[in-house]
Amino acid sequence: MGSTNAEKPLAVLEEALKGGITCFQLREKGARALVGREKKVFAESCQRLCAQYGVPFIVNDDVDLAVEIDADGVHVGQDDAEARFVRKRIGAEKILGVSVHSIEETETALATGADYVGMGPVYPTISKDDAKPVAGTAMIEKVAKLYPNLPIVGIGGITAMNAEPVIRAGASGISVISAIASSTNPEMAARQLKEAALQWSRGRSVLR
Ligand code: TZP
Ligand code: MG
Repeated sequence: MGSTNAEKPLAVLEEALKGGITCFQLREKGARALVGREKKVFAESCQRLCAQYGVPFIVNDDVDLAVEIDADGVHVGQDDAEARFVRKRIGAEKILGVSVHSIEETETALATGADYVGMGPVYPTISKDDAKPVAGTAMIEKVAKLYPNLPIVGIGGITAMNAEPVIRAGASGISVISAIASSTNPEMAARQLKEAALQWSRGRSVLR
């Protein structure tokens, strides 16, 4: 029997990179999540791989680790470290992403120096225990209209088959866990997701 994707995360990441992902976020969460030195070693392996493919490496919700290993950026949710403190800590040159669910949260994220916002869950997801209620694409549309230059990344249950409304609503990109990490062919899955995002952007700038 072959090993599962969960047993070979670096191989899955490399396949995703070959398939054309344009950004990678390390989100080490859950009961069996690595911590301490093991997490750092794993993070550095991911970082090296991303660097080989020229793809930004972002750390979710662990500013200390991001600073320690000189990651390209940090992503924080509303319950994590406050974005303005994170910006101070990582400096102006690094990428700062913030999860938002409303206009107010978007305004605050922008005022505190966010480079992009993550919005979701667009569709039902089984990948985040404490996910907020399913939001669809309505808020993405509102935020995209108000802030046409703000990169918005949709998240939550997104696949190549249901990416269209997310991009049409104004998202610049889609971010996924299962669609790639649970695929029997992560490289092809990544390629199909990218093609979907580019197809539905119709010439609008999306995250390449
Ligand atoms: N934030 C909102 S939904 C989600 C996160 C981190 C999980 C997305 O995972 P999947 O498997 O692509 O639904
Ligand atoms: Mg978080």
